[in-house]
Amino acid sequence: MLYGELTEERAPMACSPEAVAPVDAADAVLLRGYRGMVLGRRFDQQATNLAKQGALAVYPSSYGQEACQIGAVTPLRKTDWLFPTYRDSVAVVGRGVSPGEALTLLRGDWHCGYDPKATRTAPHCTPLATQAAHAVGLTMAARFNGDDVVAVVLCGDGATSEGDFHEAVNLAGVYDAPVVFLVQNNRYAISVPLAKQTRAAALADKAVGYGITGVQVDGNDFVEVHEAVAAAVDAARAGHGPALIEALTYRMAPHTNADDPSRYRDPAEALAWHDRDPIARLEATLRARGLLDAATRQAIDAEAAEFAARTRREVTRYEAPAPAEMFAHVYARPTPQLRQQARELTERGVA
Ligand SMILES: Cc1ncc(C[n+]2csc(CCOP(=O)(O)OP(=O)(O)O)c2C)c(N)n1
Ligand SMILES: [Mg+2]
Repeated sequence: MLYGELTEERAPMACSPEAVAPVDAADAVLLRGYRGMVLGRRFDQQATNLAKQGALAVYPSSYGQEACQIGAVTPLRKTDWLFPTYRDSVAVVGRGVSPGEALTLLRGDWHCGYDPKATRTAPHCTPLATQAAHAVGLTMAARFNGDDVVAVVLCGDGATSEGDFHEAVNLAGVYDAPVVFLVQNNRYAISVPLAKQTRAAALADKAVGYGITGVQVDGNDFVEVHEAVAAAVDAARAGHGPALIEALTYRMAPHTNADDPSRYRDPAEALAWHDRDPIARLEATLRARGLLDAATRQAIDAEAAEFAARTRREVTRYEAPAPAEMFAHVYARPTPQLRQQARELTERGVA
C-alpha cells in the first residue's frame, strides 16, 4: 500500500483532520500530515516568540523540518514510543501531548512536563544520542514482556558522531531491536557544518557498518518521510530489526534563540531552502488531488491559530512546582549530599 498500512490502532494526533472526509486511507494520511505540519509550524512560531519574551528559557526551532517532525509520528500506534530531542517539540505535540506540557522542560523546569508512560513519549533529550540507547533498552524489555512496541528515535546529524549513537545502533542491530533511528540531517550541529562532522558520503551509509537497513529520504517531503518510517516501523514490528533513515533537510532557524547563524553561514544558503518548504509542497500535492479547498484550508488555519493561543495560555498560566520537589524523584534513597542540599534549600526559605 502506498502509505503503509493504516489501521485504527495508529495513534490519532492532537491535530487529526476531523473536519474533512477523506476518500481513502492514503488521502487521510496526507491530510493528517498537512494539518499536523500547519499546526506544528504555528506552535513552533509561538514557542519562538515565548522564548523571546522570556517565558521559555530556550527554544530550538524546527521551522522547515515539519515533514520530519510529523512524518516521524504519523506511522506510530498509540502503544509505540517516540524518543525526541530538544528540537522535536513539534513531534511531541503531534503525538498528542498538550503544548504547555511539551514546553515545560524548555522553561528550564526540572520536570519533563508530561507523563512519558501515558503518552509513550520519552522526555526531550538534551544530552546528544543518549535517548537512542534508552529506546533500544525499552524495546528489548518490551519484547521480553511480550509487548508489541516499536520505538522511533529522533536525532540530528551531529548526534551521529556520538559514542552513544554507535552503541545504540550497534546493539539494536545485534538484537534485532524494533527501533527506527530517524536522523534529521539539517546540515548543522550548532555552527559545525556536515562537512566537518563526517567524511561519510551519506549518514544512511553508516547502516552498512551495523548490518541494518539504511535509507536516505528527502526530509522536506512528508510523503517520503512518512512512507520510509511506516515501512521501517512495520518491518521492525514484524521482527526484521532496526533501520536507519537519513532525512535530508535544513535548519532554517538559528540553533536556538541564543544563536546567531550569520556568524558562521551565509544567509543566502537558507533562501534556497524556502523553495523546498515542506508545507507548501504537500499543499500543492493536496490541491492537485482535489483534497484541499478554500474552506478546508481556512478551517485548518483557524485551528492552528487556536492551537497557538492555547500554547500561549498554557505556558503563561503555568505554575512552577515548589523547588524542593526537584529532590523528590531522583533516588529511592537520596544520597547524603542531596539530603543536605534539600535541607539548605528549606533553611533559606525557598523550598
Ligand atoms: C553529549 C552532548 N555533547 C554536546 C552537547 C551540546 N550540543 C547541544 S546541541 C548540539 C548540536 C547537535 O547537532 P545535531 O545533532 O545536528 O542536532 P540539531 O541541533 O541540528 O538538531 C551540541 C553539540 C550536548 N547537548 N550533548
Ligand atoms: Mg543538525
